[in-house]
Amino acid sequence: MPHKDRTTLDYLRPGTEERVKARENFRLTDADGNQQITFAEFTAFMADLDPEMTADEYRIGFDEIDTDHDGVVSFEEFRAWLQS
Ligand SMILES: [Ca+2]
Ligand SMILES: [Ca+2]
Repeated sequence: MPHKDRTTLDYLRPGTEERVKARENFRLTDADGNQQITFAEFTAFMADLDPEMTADEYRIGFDEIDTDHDGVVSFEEFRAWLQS
């Protein structure tokens, strides 16, 4: 386990820090702030992280996260994906 700097988050209950990070990442990806990540928002976010990704890989990745296949990623889906 890597050394962690002591921050105020260390004093919160387990899982809280993870949830805060998930929320932060979700907020960054959800460009228009409507609490749903569309495929376009997902590709824009991933292009920043990994410019080498192909369109097929975007689609596969998005389908993996969108577990109920309604075409958008909710925060719960996003968080479950980060934890997997
Ligand atoms: Ca959105
Ligand atoms: Ca969904």
